Amino acid sequence: MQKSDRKPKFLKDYAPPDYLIEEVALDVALAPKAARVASKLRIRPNPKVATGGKPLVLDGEDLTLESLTLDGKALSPGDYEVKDGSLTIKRVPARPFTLEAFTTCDPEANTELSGLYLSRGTYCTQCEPEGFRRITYFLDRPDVLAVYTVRIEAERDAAPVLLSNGNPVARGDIPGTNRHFATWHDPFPKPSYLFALVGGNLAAVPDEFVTASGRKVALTIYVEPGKQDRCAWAMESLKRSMRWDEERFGREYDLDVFNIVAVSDFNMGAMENKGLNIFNDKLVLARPDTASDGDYVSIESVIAHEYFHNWTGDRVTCRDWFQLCLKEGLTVFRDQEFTGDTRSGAVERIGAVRILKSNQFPEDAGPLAHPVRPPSFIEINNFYTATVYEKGAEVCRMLQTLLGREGFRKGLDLYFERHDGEAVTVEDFVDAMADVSGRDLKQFMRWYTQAGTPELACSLDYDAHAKTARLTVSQIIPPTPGQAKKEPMLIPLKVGLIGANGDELPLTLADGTPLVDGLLEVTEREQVFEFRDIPAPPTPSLLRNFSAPVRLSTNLDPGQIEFLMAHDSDPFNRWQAAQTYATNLLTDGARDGGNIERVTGKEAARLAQALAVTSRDSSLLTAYRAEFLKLPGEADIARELSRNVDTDAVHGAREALRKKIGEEIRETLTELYEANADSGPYSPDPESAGRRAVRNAALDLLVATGDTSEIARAERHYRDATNMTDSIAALAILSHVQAPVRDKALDHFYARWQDEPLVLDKWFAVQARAASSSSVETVRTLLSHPKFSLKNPNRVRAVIGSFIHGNPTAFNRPDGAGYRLLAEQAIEIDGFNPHMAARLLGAFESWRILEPIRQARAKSVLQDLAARTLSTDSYEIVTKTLGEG
Ligand code: 0A1
Ligand code: ZN
Repeated sequence: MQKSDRKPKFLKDYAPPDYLIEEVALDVALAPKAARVASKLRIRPNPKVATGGKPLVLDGEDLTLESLTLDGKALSPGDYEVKDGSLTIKRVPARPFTLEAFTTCDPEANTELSGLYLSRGTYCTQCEPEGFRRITYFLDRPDVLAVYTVRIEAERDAAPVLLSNGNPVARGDIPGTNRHFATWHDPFPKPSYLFALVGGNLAAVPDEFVTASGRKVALTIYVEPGKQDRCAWAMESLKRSMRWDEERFGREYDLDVFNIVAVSDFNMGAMENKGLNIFNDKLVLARPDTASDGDYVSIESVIAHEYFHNWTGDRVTCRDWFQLCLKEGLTVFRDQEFTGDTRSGAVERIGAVRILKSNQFPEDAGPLAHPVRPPSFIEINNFYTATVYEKGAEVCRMLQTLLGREGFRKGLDLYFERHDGEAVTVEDFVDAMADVSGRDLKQFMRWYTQAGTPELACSLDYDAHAKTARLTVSQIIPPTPGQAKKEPMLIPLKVGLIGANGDELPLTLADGTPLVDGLLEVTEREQVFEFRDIPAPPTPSLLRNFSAPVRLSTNLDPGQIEFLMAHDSDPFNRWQAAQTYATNLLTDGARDGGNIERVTGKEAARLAQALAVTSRDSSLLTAYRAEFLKLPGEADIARELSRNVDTDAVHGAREALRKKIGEEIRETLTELYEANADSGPYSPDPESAGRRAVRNAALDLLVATGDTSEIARAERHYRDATNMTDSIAALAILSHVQAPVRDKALDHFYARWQDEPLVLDKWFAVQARAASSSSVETVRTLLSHPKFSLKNPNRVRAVIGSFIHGNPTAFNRPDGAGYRLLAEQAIEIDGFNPHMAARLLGAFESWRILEPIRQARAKSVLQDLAARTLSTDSYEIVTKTLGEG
């Protein structure tokens, strides 16, 4: 299974392909052990390259070649060479020709879940980034775009549903057999990574969408029979996404059909194959009793994300995998905007920044740091990262902030106009933005090429005599692997100045120009911005709406932060002020082994009171108020400490603050709990979900007091729950409690949901996340549970993923037991699914910020891993994490 070699590939070495493939006809006969693939490729020398007699080298992996013909003539073994990973045809004509290959592959043995594989009896494919070569020999690179016609045949009973990309053109029985076929044609040229095929016994949930120009599109979601009643939300989300992309970006859907298939075994969330999106069923299936509000939100945003790829990724695709952010960053940005427009902009922004800070900031600060557009990689599978996705989205957002919504829209229109049907680069995207705005975006390009989170230090000085306020801003971009020195970035910095009574002060620069929207552009290492006509000392609100992905430090005192918590008119910054206040207490409380007094004293009480005021304020959206009741997580605190981290001290400080807040504002929390009870049937709408969020966050803090009456309340909450949101929230809360109710609730949940894999995943996850001195042992027990399987990625994420990312005290146990557990499991998974194993091993990325004992333990486990025979995927992660790659 060892595929590519371990040598890095470099962006600077990009060369266009020697040959182009313009038409593909595939004939696939599905069978579990030997699926037969007949491919007919129309190939021509690339006119832009001096091909002159060069051999044709096709990619191919784990294929059995049965026969090969060129322009109808059979090739003999001397005419070509099959190696692990490639098929070389030594001599091909210098004009267009047709190559026909007949190969087989083994879907049942495909445990990597890349290429053609079986998921609970359903044939499905995953071709991004390099899976198509596991189906047939091909130029498996994104800059080779072809028109595909695909005929699939299979046993009628085993696979009554046969799907591929594009529009259906024919189907029928094969007389005299128990087999049937379906033919699909996709008129839009696409790279091989967007190819997909599905065959199985699936139930169809149909619907229809009429596009802005009046074209009818048949929509279908395919799921395991019996699950049809869990598709309504995904379907509504799809239709909303289609409408939104028309209204906000003028993008219409282009085929006659749009199909979504949900499968149970999938390495990632979902995949945007043209006209045939394949989804992890976790991101499709929802019913009030089986899915939580969080699941509903994820489903809506991933359905939107994959749909939006139709334009940003499919119609305009990437020239090479170094440009991955071109489609991913932009599409994440688009799905975030969709969620913000459909729900609440502020709540969406808070969620997006939480994810950015918890997933991307540590990546950017650790050994795996890479620019949004990496200059090199060993295994592209390892670059589906938070940096490419989430920081990539922030980069698009900054462009929108700089150009304005309208300017950005124009830029995107120009990008589509210029590049529809092409495979392009980040430069092409930024050029379109530069051309519509007339701006020079050269300095902005550094966001794509420089890794590391810029540190932005801001301090405001007020001159009472001159009535001016001077904002001094400096930026430092820390060194990252391979990049010691950095150039200053162009940083959009949104600011406001707030007067003593909470009023927003008009901003006028020293030269008299008014500052529109409070948007400053920081371009130098150090810069001063002066505001005039400021009558009294103001409080600055900095980096409003998180206008750039930077770490901000300010000279604000606790009183000013408290003031912003109450008065900032920027909803993001108002929430951020509360987080900053809490984070400062928590980092002080966790520093150097822990200082519990810091989080149980007067300032903690002030924080609690401020949270009570905001969470009761009925002029604010309920979902927004709920965000205030969620304290920074343990990983957030560790990240802010940034060195000598003792994860037990972090846990201790956070628990103590939760208890303090629970005790301090118990009455308010009780009131919130009671006032926000659900009445009537479940509805996933933002207001109802917001009420449940406030209620569950209040319950969590009440139980943190340790009071038995509150634990009894949680038990009632579990018992009375009429939907999964409340049920799983109560179970999670009870899972941290050392009392018999904990096991009672867990047993009850298991008895009820043991045959529902997605719900059972929640049962596994809750236990893997519960912090206790015996968590590692608990996780070991879960790993040997009869319902556990290392082969199912969702179950692996539920147990191992939840443990390594959601239980930092246990994962970082000072004796190294957590690290050893991860290493053992990853080694086993690496033997059959390297992509999955490498992703799990990413959990070691922050080992260098730990205190010396834990560091030593982590290092020794990493060294042990490095000494083993690993897949290329895991090898890259382990060696880079150790700093020896
Ligand atoms: N393009 C998909 C993500 C994805 C990437 C790789 C996969 O398999 C290895 C699967 C999906 C997206 O952004 O949604
Ligand atoms: Zn994507």
